[in-house]
Amino acid sequence: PDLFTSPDYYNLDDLLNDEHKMVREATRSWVKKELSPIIEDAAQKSEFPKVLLKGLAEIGAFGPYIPEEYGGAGLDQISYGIMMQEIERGDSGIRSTASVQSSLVMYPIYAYGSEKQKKKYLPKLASGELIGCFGLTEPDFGSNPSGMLSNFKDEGNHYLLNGAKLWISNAPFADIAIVWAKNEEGRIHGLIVERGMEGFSTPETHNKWSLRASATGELIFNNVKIPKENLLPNKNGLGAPLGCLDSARYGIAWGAIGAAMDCYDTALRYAKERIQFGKPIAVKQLQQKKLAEMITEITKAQLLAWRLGSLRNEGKATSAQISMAKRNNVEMALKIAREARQVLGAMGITGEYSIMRHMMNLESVVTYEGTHDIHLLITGLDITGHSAF
Ligand code: TGC
Ligand code: FAD
Repeated sequence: PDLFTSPDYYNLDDLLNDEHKMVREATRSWVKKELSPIIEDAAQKSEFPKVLLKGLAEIGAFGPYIPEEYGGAGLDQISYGIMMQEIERGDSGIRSTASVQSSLVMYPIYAYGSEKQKKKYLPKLASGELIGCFGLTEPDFGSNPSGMLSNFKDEGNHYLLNGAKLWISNAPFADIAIVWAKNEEGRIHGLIVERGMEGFSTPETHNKWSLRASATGELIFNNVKIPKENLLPNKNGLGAPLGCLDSARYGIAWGAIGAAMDCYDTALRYAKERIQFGKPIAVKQLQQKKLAEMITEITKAQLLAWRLGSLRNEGKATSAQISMAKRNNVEMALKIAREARQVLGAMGITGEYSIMRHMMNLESVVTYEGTHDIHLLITGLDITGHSAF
C-alpha cells in the first residue's frame, strides 16, 4: 500500500519554509518511486539494495548540510531532518546509509579534515562515487568507546594501524572508513582508511533480524600502513567522534518519526477497512485508544525534532538536548510499531505491510548511536551534574 499521507495534527507545515517543503516532496516522491517498491524484497533477502545509492546522491541525501563548494546540498538542519524522516518512512536501513555517509563520514572530513582531504573526498562522497563507513564500536567497547584498543604507531613516513571494529554499517562495501584509534600516548584520532590497503579487511555480519536491508560488518586492521596525510588533523580526543554522533543522532530523531508515521498511517487505514463483528475495527474504543495515542506521540515527537532543528540552525543545541530527542523519538516509534502491528492482527506479521520490518529495524535504532539507557544517563548527568555511567 502506497497511500502515505503525512500526519500533521498541529499544522507543523506552518513552521516550515518553501525549501523544507520542496525537500520533503522531492525525497518523498523518490522514496515512493524507487525505495518502497523494492525494499521489502531486499529486507527479506537480507541484501543492501545498492541500486538506491545513485538516487540517494541525486536527492542530496549524501551531505545535505555540507556546503555546496564541497559537493553537499548546502541545506539547513530542518531540511536535513525532514529528508531523514522521509527516507526512514521507507526503511531505517536506507536512512542509516545516508546518516553514516553524511554525518559520520562527510561531517568529520568537513569539520576535522585538512583542505586537501576535503577537496579529495567530499565531492566524491556527495556524488556516491565513494561510500564510507564509521568505525568507533569494538567487540569489547560499545557504550564506552573511550576504552578502545585499536591503535596506531608512528613509523616515520606512515602510521601502522592495528585493531578491530564491530557492528559497522556499510562496512562490507565501503570504499573508505573513518576509523577512531589511539596513538602511542592513548589519544583518540580519526584516520581515513581506504579499501585495498594491505592488511585491511571488512567481513560481513550475517543473520541479523533487524536492519536487514543494511549491510553491517567488521573492520579488521592487521598492520595496515596508513599514509600520514590520512590522519584528520583538526580535532582529537573522544569529543571528535562524539561530535559526529551529535549530528547523526539529530537525524535519527527525525528519521524515527518517519517510521512511526508509516506505521500509524498503515494502522489507521487498516482499522477503517477491516470489518469484524459487522463493523470496521476503527469504531472500537480499544483500537481508537491505540490510534489516538499514536498520533499524540507522533505530534509531540515532531515538535521536539522541529525545535531541536531550529536550535541547531542557530548553533545552540546541546548534546544533551540531542540525546533527549533521539531517545524519546526512537522509543516512541518502536512503541507505535508494536501497537500498529497488533491493529493489523495476523496481517501485521507479513511482508505485505511495512510495520514488522519497521519494528525489527527500530530494535537496532534504539541501540545504535548510543543506547536508550545511555541517552537517559546523558540526561541524568546533564540535570544532576553526576555521571552514572
Ligand atoms: P565523557 O568523559 O563524558 O566525554 C569524553 C569527552 O567527550 C566530550 N563529549 C562530547 N563532545 C561532543 N559531543 C558529544 N555528544 C559529547 N559527549 C561528550 C566530553 O566533553 C569529553 O571531552 P574532553 O575534552 O573533556 O575529553 O565520556 P565517557 O567515557 O564517560 O563516555 C560517555 C559517552 C558520552 C561516550 C557515552 O555516553 C556514549 O555516548 N556512549 C555511546 C557510544 C555511541 O553512541 N556509539 C555509537 C557508535 S556509531 C553508531 O552507532 C553508528 S550507527 C549508524 C547508522 O547506521 O545510522
Ligand atoms: P553494550 O555497551 O555492551 O551495552 C549492553 C547493554 O548494557 C545495553 O542495554 C546498554 O544500554 C547497557 N549499558 C551499557 N553501559 C551501561 C551503563 N553505564 N549503565 C547502564 N546500562 C548500561 N557502531 C559504529 O561504530 N559504527 C556503525 O556504523 C555502527 N552501526 C551499527 C549498526 C547496527 C545494526 C547495530 C546493531 C549497531 C551498530 N553500531 C555501530 C554499534 C552501536 O553503536 C553499539 O551497538 C552501541 O553503541 C551499544 O554498544 P554494545 O552493543 O556493545 O552494547
